[in-house]
Amino acid sequence: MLEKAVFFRGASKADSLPQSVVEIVLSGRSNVGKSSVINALCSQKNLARTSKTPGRTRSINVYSVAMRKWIIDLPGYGFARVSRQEKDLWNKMIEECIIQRKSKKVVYIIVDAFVGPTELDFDMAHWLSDYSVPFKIVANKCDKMPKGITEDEIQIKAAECFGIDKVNVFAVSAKKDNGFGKLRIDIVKFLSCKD
Ligand SMILES: Nc1nc2c(ncn2[C@@H]2O[C@H](COP(=O)(O)OP(=O)(O)O)[C@@H](O)[C@H]2O)c(=O)[nH]1
Ligand SMILES: [Mg+2]
Repeated sequence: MLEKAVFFRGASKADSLPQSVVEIVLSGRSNVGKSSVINALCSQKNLARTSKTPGRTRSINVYSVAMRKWIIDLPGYGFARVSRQEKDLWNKMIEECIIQRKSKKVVYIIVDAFVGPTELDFDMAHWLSDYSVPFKIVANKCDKMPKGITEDEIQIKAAECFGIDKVNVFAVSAKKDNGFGKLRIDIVKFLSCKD
């Protein structure tokens, strides 16, 4: 299913987006590998544009997996060189995208497995909880972890940090294309749900 994903549209304002039936939203710090994760998930090299320079994606990018079933790539947060005004715009965009649009959704917060979750990742998780939006964690860049650290250990640690169940943490490496099996199953299951 995910390999059929196509770029649908980019939007600088969430209120210009039509409604989907169901969507998964990817969020995370700039440069954490959101675009790379989308490409790995969908087994396509160039579906989402990746960049070595943080702060590149300023718009919401929508990928369509099936009729009105979407993957949404949010602009990354925590990019230092942005003005207060840009941060406010980002907050407004995220609120409009996640809270005001009523589509059934789950947010995957992508964190850097090696760096660990940051304050901004916890802020995001708290904010989503406050609005009762379900979220899960994807720990990317697991290839940077020291040898001997297991997937299970990464999951347990992140689950503890965020106060969620370990089954809702996925350890992956977009670079090495590792760990995507379970994540794909989870996403396809969600996108396939009726009601
Ligand atoms: N080591 C490693 N680097 C990665 C991984 N995923 C992405 N990157 C690198 O991280 C940088 C940012 O990736 P990108 O997907 O553009 O991040 P985005 O800003 O979150 O969309 C690029 O240089 C990628 O090559 C990974 O799993 N492991
Ligand atoms: Mg990106």
